[in-house]
Amino acid sequence: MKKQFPNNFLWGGALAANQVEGAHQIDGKGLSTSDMQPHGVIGHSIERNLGDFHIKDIGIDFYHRYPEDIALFAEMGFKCLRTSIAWTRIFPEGDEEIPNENGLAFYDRLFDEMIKYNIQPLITLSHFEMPYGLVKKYGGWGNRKTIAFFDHYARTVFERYQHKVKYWLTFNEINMSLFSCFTSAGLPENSKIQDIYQALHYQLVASANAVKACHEIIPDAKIGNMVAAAPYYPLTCHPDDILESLKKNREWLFFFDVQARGYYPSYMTRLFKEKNITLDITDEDKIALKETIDFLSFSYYMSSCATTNLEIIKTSGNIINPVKNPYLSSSEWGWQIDPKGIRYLLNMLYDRYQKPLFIVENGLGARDVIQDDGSIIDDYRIKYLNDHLFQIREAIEDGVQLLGYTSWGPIDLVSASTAEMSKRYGFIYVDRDDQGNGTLERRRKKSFNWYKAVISSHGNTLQAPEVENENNQ
Ligand code: P53
Repeated sequence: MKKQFPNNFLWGGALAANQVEGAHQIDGKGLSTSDMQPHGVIGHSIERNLGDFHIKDIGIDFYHRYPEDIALFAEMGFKCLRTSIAWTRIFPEGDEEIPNENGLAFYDRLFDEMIKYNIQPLITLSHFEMPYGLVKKYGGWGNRKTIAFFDHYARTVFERYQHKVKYWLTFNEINMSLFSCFTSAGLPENSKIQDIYQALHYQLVASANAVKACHEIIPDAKIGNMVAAAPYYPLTCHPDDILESLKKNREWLFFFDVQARGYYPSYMTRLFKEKNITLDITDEDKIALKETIDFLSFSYYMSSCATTNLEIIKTSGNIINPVKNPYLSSSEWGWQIDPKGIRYLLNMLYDRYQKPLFIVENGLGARDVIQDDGSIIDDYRIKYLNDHLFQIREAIEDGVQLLGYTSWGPIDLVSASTAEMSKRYGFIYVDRDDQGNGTLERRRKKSFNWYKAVISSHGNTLQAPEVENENNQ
């Protein structure tokens, strides 16, 4: 029997406004937290000085070049394109009553362009940014008032785009604020864990309110959440490591638990007690949280290992991936490559929630080299994506209900953690370097035609992984 992706599977790619659009102060846009972090989102909450270089000020100039880019996505056969609305284009300071019409009009043009090619927009309300005005005046998500500002923003865009956008996400990688709390939550870096969970609670309430508003305003739409899902394996079969992996997985599963089930899981009571955390959770909040998401969506780049053995060498690869798995290789940025991990993850989530899933980010950040003839032979990227999609198809065969797959950065963009152009994910190359030099010209890589063939064949062109390299080491 032939294994296939469903005919209505939403194949595509994923972007974020702050990593592609540029035009950071055009047509009335206000400054966002992302505009304040010239060096990336991890550990850099510095306030920006006038005249500082910031690669995202121009990004890949998607604000002006989107028709060309969407035409290229259509050429690859995309059924879906994930991007985000920059909240600061709609409400520049965050607390205005009247939205900025120029910002609203931009997304009308953008969504119309997608719809022209039958590409479904999948739209994130807040992707690693919020109005800096709300941070200065109210302390960002540290303040309960931000729930109301977000609600006004969400309702404004649901009303405006109700006939164009039928797939929505609330907060991108909501759990990342546990590691880097300025970008999405607007909290000072090194905030106390109590303050971070409080801000996250307000976001969870705001997310549930947005789900409710979306259901009211666009009854035929589906709305999901977004979690950075990096499953933890126990490093050894020592019972301490097993328990540690349970604990580490609950750090991110917590966000699915609340958003998919509608209440705080009981294990958090002990965690909050041990960390001396007392949260402001009202009865109204508890009622609000009951509005649950229609599908679960997440990014998947890597798996991690959990251990209580402090002697284990730490790799400096990634803030959420410190312990090395001896069976896996890593990307140049230290992200452990684990295609089978996505099959495990999909099964684990479907077993736990029995709701449709949507993979809204997955991909390999790598340096690309332009050959003398102008071509870019990105076989490493093809292998990474092939091996992951192969395992995703296995998971569908296992019975998992999967709505779609949007690979991260189908066109090269500015990386989030390190604000680099040279960490590339795209099927389409963009001529721009880390210093901002380059023509911004677009160019198809080898993976462009590869992905096109995967989509048009419903995955039939995928190859079985040649060697199980992770078992050879
Ligand atoms: P970059 C860390 C770990 C996993 C995913 O990341 C992460 C991060 C934070 O960067 O973020 C997501 O660009 C995020 C995207 C981001 C993408 O992963 O650092 O949702 O905005 O670009 C890849 O290589």
